[in-house]
Amino acid sequence: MSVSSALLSRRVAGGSCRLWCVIPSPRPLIHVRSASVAEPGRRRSNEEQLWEAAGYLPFTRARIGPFFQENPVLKNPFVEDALLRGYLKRHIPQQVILSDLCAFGEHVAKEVDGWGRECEVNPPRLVHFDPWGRRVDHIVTSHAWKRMKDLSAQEGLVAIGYERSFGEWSRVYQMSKLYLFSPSSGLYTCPLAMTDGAAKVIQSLGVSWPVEDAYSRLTTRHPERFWTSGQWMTERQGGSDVASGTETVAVPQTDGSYKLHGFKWFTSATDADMTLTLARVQDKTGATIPGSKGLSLFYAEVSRDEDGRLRGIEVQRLKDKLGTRQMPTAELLLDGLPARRLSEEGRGVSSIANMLTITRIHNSVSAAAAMRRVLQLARDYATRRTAFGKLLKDHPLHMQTLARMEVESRGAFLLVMDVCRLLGREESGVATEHDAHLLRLLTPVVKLYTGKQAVAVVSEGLESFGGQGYIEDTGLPGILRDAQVLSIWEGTTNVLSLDVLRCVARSSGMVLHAYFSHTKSLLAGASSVSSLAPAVTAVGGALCELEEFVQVAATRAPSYLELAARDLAYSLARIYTGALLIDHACWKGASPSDTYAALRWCEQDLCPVARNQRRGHYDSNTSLDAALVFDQSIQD
Ligand code: UCC
Repeated sequence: MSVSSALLSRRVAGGSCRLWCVIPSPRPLIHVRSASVAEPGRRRSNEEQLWEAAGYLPFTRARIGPFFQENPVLKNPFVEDALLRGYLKRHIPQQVILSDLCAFGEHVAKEVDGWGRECEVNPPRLVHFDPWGRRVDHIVTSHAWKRMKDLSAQEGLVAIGYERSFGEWSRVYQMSKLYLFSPSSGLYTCPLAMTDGAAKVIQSLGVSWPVEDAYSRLTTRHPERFWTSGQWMTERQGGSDVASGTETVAVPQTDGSYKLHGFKWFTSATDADMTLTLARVQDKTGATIPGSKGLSLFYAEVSRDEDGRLRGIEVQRLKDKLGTRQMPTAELLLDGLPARRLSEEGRGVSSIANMLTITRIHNSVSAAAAMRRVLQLARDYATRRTAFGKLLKDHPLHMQTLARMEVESRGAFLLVMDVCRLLGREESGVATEHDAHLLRLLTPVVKLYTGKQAVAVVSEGLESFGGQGYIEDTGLPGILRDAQVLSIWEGTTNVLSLDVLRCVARSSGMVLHAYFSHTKSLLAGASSVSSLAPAVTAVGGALCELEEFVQVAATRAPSYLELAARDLAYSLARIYTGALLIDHACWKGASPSDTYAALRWCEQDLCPVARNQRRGHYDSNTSLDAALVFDQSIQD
């Protein structure tokens, strides 16, 4: 028998031809080019062609064998999210909202997610000059990116927050929609965050000339009128210390307007139609006031002159970023940008603070959404991928890992939605003073905590796909790259931890008073639920520890609190989230999984600030910390 006949009879004896039949695969998460049919330049022998026709050469036709792993499939993110549906059913059970979110979720899964991929695959580029050498500074964006703008208007992704058709719950509705949209949006949620923030700032300062039209455009549902806004705050000296880093000057004009001259180092979604930005008003001698007190808030439109040149702006270059590549982020020279002052002179930072509040909440929504998305894909994959003889979903250790991610994701969702609830109450005029304090305290807390969670959960999520989680065109690594920015922009973890201290000090502790009393009231509702007892005990105990910490810290020097700031913020987040999970598990429509999630969340160290206080971490460690960081000594 020839070698080929022997091979042939082995295959036939094995009877495994059916292994090579093509299994129709569900819609891929991304589109992968199919393997080439034949190696170029090589003709098949007659014998090979014969075998191939009989289907006996699995490694010949495709050259890579017959098995293809099924890809994870994105299903309707609304239908797939039990907690989101439960939360809405509990708080805003209006059918019109549920139907809208369900239909939008379907659209996201079926179509919008593909546009999001296109935004990633066709990132924006900057065209500096036209073919004849004229400076044009065109930021060319993909068709998909433009579709996202129209979709955002049509779906009311900013408008819902301002129409307030659902009173104090309007923000929860809007943010739920953004939560479904965010991971498929190709980062369009970034311009939407700033657009929302700009509308909020304008509203808080008064919707009147010269920003009446702008406000109506930012909040419209008509795509042809819809505008997005930038938020140009960051200059070359850095993005955190805005007060000393802002060099841009505003030169008064005789008509009451200003011309801005400066260099903005990091302007996101630079294709915006308008912007809010900070600058220092020059007096007649050209002098400016340094620091925060010299900063004013300005409104500027991004427009072109008759020659097609940007008015008063030159785009220096687009940023080369780790992630968020879908979105144009640029360095801009402001060279006489026409602008109007919106705030009183010297009230720039406090006037733009409303924008920071909104963008920080959007950031938190995106963080919770990223966690949810990676989990949805991971759990779908667990029903498709077989390893060591069974599906991943049947490996208890794999399920334990996903369940831990699920607990983080649920906690993040409830914390984010609670802040949205508070925002909605404030904006619809029903907030108590207590609510307003809570909103001020929890805004930096939710932003900093969910930003960190998102990176950890998404990273773990990638691992659950094995090596495929590391492969770029699966679309999975992009989720991690995009998550990494969430703890950086709009205030880093440490800057926001210091913001927590700032609001405690400025409110003379009232924000903490609101925090303690609200958390206790959440726990009180669960006192008779025996299945939740360990969680209630844990949160109650942590709350006592936190109160003790606050009492001790109040007697110490500011440097003590500064060292404790990050741990304090984490403790505030964990304890409050624990209380929210407990509260949600007490709701009559709650499931056993809600109880389980609450119990699991509360098993962690809920009050790290108390733990580290006992260890003396905030006493006088600064020199030891620095010695450790800069250690170069080697013992003989
Ligand atoms: O622009 C960027 C990228 C854009 C991308 C947007 C995407 C959004 C999310 C997308 C989701 C997918 S990144 C750059 C963003 N920049 C920052 O976040 C700045 C970070 N730095 C800070 O937050 C600092 O803490 C500063 C700048 C606020 C500190 O400034 P000052 O001047 O040193 O602060 P002061 O003196 O403490 O406060 C000045 C005033 C005070 O009010 P008055 O004068 O009435 O007493 C403060 O109470 O501002 C008030 N204030 C606040 N009010 C300060 N911070 C706040 C706050 N957080 N909330 C309310």
